[in-house]
Amino acid sequence: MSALARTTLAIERDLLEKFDAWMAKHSYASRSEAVRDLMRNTLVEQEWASPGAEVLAVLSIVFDHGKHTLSQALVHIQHEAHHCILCSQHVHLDRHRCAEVIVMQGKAGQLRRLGEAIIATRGVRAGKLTLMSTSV
Ligand code: NI
Repeated sequence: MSALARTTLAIERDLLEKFDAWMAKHSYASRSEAVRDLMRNTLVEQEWASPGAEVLAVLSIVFDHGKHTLSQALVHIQHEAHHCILCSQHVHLDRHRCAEVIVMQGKAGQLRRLGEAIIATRGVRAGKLTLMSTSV
């Protein structure tokens, strides 16, 4: 972590009150930490807007274990993209449903397409691609 720099911000009183309420709701103990996280999130979003940027992503899916061709399809997609899959964790939720968390690293455009392809696979009930960064 680099050294901290101090700065002063001029903010409308009502905006600051709303921000403090947001902070409290999200368990932040200090304005500095809350502002730093918002700044980092903005920079991560900017990174993801560049398709060639090297980024990190976490894909979470819930799918129906009963459709055996689906499990094969999901494994096939991941083998085809093995160079950007760092690891995956499978959880048997109940007799019928499975959850999987897949951690990926690679080019932003490629990871977005891969995540969308997995989520759009028939039988995947829900999916969320969380965009992260290795550089913030
Ligand atoms: Ni399972």
